Amino acid sequence: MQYSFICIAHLKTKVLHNNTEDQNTDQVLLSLCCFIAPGFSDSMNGVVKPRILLMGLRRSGKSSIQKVVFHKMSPSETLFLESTNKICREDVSSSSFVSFQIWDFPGQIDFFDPTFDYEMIFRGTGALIFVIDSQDNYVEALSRLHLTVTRAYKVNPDISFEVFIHKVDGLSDDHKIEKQRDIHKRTNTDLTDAGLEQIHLSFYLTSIYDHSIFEAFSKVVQKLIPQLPTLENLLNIFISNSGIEKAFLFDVGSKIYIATDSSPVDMQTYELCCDMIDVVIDISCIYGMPNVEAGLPHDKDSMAIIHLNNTTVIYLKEVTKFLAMVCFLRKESFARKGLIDYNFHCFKKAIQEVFDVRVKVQQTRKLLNQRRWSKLTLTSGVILMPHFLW
Ligand SMILES: Nc1nc2c(ncn2[C@@H]2O[C@H](COP(=O)(O)OP(=O)(O)O)[C@@H](O)[C@H]2O)c(=O)[nH]1
Ligand SMILES: [Mg+2]
Repeated sequence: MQYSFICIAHLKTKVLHNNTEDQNTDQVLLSLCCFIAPGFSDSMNGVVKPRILLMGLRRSGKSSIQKVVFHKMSPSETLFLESTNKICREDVSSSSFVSFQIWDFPGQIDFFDPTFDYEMIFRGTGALIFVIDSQDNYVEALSRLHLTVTRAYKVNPDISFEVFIHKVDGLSDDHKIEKQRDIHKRTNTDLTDAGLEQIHLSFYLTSIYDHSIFEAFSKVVQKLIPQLPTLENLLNIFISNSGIEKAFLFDVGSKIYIATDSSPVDMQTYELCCDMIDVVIDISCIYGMPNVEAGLPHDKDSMAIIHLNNTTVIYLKEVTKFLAMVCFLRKESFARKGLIDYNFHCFKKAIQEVFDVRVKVQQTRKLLNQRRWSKLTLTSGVILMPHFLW
């Protein structure tokens, strides 16, 4: 598919706002906030959000990634970021639909420092992103990666290990592939030599100067969503019954896509989705209602339609105020918009059912934990730290 944003011949963007509360949709929102896999439990409060750790050598680009993806910082502003000298934790759930914690680490973490409790940190980790500066000599980074991965794996073998070969904007396509192959080979050889060939690392070529960083982050986050196959299935059913070619579910705030149907994703389509979200947010900021809830310029009723001059239509519809569906379809199929909207309504209901189950399971677990907790404190007369299993 050859798209380019310049080729938009006819831009018909309609952003609707409605401040009336819809109980059903809010329920969906509540359940969607529990999308991400449970991390681990703390003693009293039940589930703690799963962690995504950003690690790597100094100046590899960790803080820039976090600022660009979650704070809408422009890439050039990252030039002025100060170096991080302590672990920075950030809760992503408050500002967006995706719910997890990001921990940005300072460059050099000393695993032998007694004040650094790495076992506790790795135990609650869902994904470990190791950032390598591809424009620099990466020999030291690779030995650090090996040390980090082997330590983390021993504490928690369920962590997904993600390697961002970062700052690839300065490299030619051939050079990028060559670097990825070389890094892949060296890390796997190191792991095999250590007898840990069962550790699986995923590699991504990333840069904050294009959409590659959002795409890579999307894939990392998707691995932490246990309902991903169900979501994919629902999207497959939705597109095949509506004459749609491709559909994405986006977290609007971060432009991370939570799920898509099972047809392959091409970078240009993904970039168009991101541009469309930017258009909707920008237009909403200019013309949206001033008294919007949660400080967002768009809401659950926002929608937008863009006609490209190659007979493709991009249709964006908000599922909740944080989550939007972006669909690609032919002009002929868009003639049956009524059918698409009806199917979308069914899709929304199905998602709600999936997450209602999850919320119920979580509530039952929380209740059981509370009972266990009160039993423990009653029988011993002193406060013990219960060890909950999830
Ligand atoms: N060319 C390029 N520079 C980047 C990229 N990401 C980050 N940087 C630059 O790398 C430098 C170090 O970034 P910083 O986020 O502070 O690194 P950290 O120490 O790992 O947190 C900054 O000057 C950023 O502008 C990228 O994708 N491409
Ligand atoms: Mg930093």
